[in-house]
Amino acid sequence: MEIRCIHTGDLHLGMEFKSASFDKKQANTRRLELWETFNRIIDRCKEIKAHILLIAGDLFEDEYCSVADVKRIDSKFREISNTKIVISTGNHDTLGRRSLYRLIKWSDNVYIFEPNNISKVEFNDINTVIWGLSWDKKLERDSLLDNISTEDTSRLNILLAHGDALSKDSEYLPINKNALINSGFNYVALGHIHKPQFISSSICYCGSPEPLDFGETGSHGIIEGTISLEDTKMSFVPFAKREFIIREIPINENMSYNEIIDRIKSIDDKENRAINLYRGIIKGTRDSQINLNIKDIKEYLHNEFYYIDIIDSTTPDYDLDKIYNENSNNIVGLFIKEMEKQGLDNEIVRDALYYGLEVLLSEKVKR
Ligand SMILES: [Mn+2]
Repeated sequence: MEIRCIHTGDLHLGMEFKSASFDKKQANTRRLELWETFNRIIDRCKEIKAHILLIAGDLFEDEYCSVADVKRIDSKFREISNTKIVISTGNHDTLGRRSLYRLIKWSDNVYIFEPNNISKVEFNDINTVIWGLSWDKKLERDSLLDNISTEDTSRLNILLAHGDALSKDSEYLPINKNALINSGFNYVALGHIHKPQFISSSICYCGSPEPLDFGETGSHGIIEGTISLEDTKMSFVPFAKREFIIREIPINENMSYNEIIDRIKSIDDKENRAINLYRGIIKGTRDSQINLNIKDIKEYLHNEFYYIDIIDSTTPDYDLDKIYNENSNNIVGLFIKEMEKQGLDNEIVRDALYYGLEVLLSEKVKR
């Protein structure tokens, strides 16, 4: 028997994007896009007639969700009654006594693991045993999965969990990678790390299907494929509506203001700029007489990008010798000498010098 399977998790439905640099409208649009992508995942299960949908925790944000939201999730699950939906909850959708999970009657095709101890659910019609556990707290320092191994190897064994297999002293259910590799599971579906990645050909983090901030660059999606006793063929499928993209924008002191603006526009083609979320970091030396007002630039590029965030990391092209000679007997000259003493090879000292000079010289002009 070969089963068709979709593995997802870390959807964070309900997230409000308050901390991101989005404005109110964009934050709300992004919140709704998470729901949209959840719906598309359910549609994908229909399309490929998935036998199982594995959800590896952080399906929703319990802080921002209501019973209505959980009802809404359940109603989508009811649309795929032929797919078995198995959930191990995570640290954002914990399964404590007062959890939202416990407030509704879930569709018959939904199975949710209880917290703290590993248990298993057996599906005889597809010769499959799924093992897992949920969270009921926000931190979990115990390595609850370390001694786990399969029992009956004539059946498909799948492990589903939310935890950290990448850092040893994690406070988010530390998982010993090597123990897992030798544990005999046909597939291990993990959640918690938002960057999709395979730890081995049959152990995988699905990642967040819709990336949540600039810490989650690169392609995001779901894990899809087939699992049989002979072979596991699960692979990453891009599924995100938008990507977070960070680009460095190199400039030099010979560039005019408009050339810099054009350079920012050129970080991607028009089609991509209309979809993705960009952060441009302007780097290099700029003509000290050019003023890069980030707010104005963002406003100006408003129609060129769906979203752009700009960081100015440039340094002005001050002629230090000339400025010193003109100011050797005042605070500007004194400041340059003092910073030179601290060593201009040090990037922090150099930046401090430039920032200081910018302020001091502009004060001088005012006077
Ligand atoms: Mn998460």
